[in-house]
Amino acid sequence: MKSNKLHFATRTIHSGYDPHQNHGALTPPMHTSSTFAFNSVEQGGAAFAGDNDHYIYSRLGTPSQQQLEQRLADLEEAEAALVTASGMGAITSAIWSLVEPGDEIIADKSLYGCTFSFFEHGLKKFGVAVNYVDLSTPQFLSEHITDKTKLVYTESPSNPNMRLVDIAAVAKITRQYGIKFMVDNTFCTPYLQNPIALGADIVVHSATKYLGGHGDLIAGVVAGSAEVLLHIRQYGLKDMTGAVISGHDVALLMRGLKTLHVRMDRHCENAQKVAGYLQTSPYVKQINYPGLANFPQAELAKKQMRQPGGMIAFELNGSREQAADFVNQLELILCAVSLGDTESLIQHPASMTHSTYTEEELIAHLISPSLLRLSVGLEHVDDIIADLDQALESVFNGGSGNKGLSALA
Ligand code: 4LM
Repeated sequence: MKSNKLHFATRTIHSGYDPHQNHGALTPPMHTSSTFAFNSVEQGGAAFAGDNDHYIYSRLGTPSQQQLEQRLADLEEAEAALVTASGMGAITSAIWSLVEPGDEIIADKSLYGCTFSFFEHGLKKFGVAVNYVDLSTPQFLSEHITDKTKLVYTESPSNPNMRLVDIAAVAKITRQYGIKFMVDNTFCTPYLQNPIALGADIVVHSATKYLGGHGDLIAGVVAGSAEVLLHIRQYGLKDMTGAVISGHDVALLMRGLKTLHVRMDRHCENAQKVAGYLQTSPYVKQINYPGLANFPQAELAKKQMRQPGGMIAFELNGSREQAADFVNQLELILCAVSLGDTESLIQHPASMTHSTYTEEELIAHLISPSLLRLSVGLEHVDDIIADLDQALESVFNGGSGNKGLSALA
């Protein structure tokens, strides 16, 4: 049976792994060996020359890593994929492989804090210029492209403010100019959005988030054409970053992926209800959630995302101190960075994930300093809403909200 004829839910569970090739083991074996023995110098030499497919050393891949990569490539509708030790390992391994001093990158204005920091403190130091452009209006992209532009880079939705970029529209322009287009698909996962099918060349992920899904691993993914992925594996990962995933994390990520579709459905369902609740609150000034009818890019969300996702960005009708007080009053929802876990997590980007931006840079990059970011978890949605409600009432109304959550203590 051809894998791409199967539904997504089936592919998250079966793609890339056949128990009958593995002693019938339902769960893929975990390979933790750092090196692989050759039966002769000739066999080893041929492996290094690429003339056979013998495994060599785990910095270059292992059998279980390869199974995971096949599954991820299939889910992302890519020819090939590579898993790495972290999302930053994926982004840096891919970009270091593709650029040279003198090149230019065009990046969307709003990016995860460490991606921005890599661009500012890594790439720029080595002579690669980064031009931040508002890619939510792709019709102006051409004006910024020069003969030095090598890559266009975006997240969609962006971290933390949930701005969307029309992936198909940007891809149409980058194709015309022969420039590579890389999309960080962390917030959506391939269950909600396939950037390569929309025309992008390369997809990156923090697999630490929804792909793993349980807050127990750090990992990343790069997906794209076999040719580009071979180059990234052989140079970016092997020699430049060495950001190699451990065998234990390969096994955890493989397990997490098996429930991706089920978890994402519930994350989206819960987030839609939580966004609906926040919208009715007099204490909430603004909500950015792609599933709300008044979301400025609601049409684009419907066009390129299968569901609106589990992330909500919002601002309170109050001071920054009141926003901090609100987070501190939450009893069930944890104040933590990261996202896509079973637990609901909230954080203040300006002082946490995006503290790599100065206050001026936050404004220039369209990130409000008083924004809060909520990763809606898989708890019962009524409990999540009750927690938000009691914390809002506590801050703005002297604490007359739902106190039933004290049963958690
Ligand atoms: C966070 N994010 O936002 P690793 N790309 C995106 C991300 O959100 C992240 C990474 C890459 C958060 C981490 C603390 C869109 C991370 C980097 O953390 O290196 O796996 O991924 O809370």
